Amino acid sequence: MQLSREDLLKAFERMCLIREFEDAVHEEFSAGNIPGFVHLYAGEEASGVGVCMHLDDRDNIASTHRGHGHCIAKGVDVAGMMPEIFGKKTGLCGGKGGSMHIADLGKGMMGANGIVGGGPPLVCGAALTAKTLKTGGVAVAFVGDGASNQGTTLESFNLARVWNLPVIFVIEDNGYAESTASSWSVSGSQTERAKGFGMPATEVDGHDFFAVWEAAREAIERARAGEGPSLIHVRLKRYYGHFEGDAQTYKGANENEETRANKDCLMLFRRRVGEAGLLEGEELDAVERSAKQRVEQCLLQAKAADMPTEADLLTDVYVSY
Ligand SMILES: Cc1ncc(C[n+]2csc(CCOP(=O)(O)OP(=O)(O)O)c2C)c(N)n1
Repeated sequence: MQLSREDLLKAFERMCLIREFEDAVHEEFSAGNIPGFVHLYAGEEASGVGVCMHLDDRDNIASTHRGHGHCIAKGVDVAGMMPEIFGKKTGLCGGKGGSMHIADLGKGMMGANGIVGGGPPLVCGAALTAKTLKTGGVAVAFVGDGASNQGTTLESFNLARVWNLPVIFVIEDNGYAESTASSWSVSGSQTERAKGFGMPATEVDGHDFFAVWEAAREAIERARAGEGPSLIHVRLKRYYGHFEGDAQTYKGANENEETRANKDCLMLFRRRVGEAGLLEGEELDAVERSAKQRVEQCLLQAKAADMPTEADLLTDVYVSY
């Protein structure tokens, strides 16, 4: 399978939308306009988009506390996400969840998750449903390097393997779990660990959209063909702190600047499609501009939206199913 011109434009558009969204949230949080806590995904765009380009509405993903990028990559509308982060009534979850609980089940986005390692068991459930009902769907768990050491994640590897579930575990190793370096907490590659569970696994450069896309294609095809779970170890860097406000004293001098200058996923994407003569620079500029405008528009709407009222407090507390 090849990426068409439309696919390339869509991938770039989603990556730009994530970058613009995260940069805007960074600014707004610094200005004190956003309540609560936010963790940003800027720098990691090629991972979420490289994987989600293969997914459709039959497929489910579970995210992490760093969830905005996964939502956008899966097609969740930024017009509902921004007010959610601002705690407004028009947000996707009525402003009651905020950054770490954005969910859109209609899009197969099972939720960002404040519980580190909370996503893998959820996707095992979604994958079991897909397998039982024969929907052809797969389920993807995005997992941080820190979360990869949680019992919930390791038990999910076990379960997915034993039940031969259509699951893909995408370990996004951005170098740190809060301030603990993954080179210290995860010895070697996650591919070695996957071997212990009898799962096929591969390691990719997470700044390279095409490398992620290709690894995800193989793993997702395998899952759809009934050949069980796989693991992808994605190595990348995040541009902002663990959370907004983090002084990042644990990072090397100029680490962020060097990554931005040499490994930025948008820059690498532009270079690759330019060299191959697949897309023109002006086309990509236009995509970037329109992503910026879209985010600006959402920001204005989110700021102008109402807060939930007292009467909203007791709605959505119980769900019938
Ligand atoms: C069960 C649980 N333990 C601890 C925490 C506190 N905590 C929040 S984020 C985080 C680090 C997660 O690191 P990683 O999984 O590598 O994701 P990253 O932040 O690097 O994207 C920790 C320990 C939590 N939210 N949930």
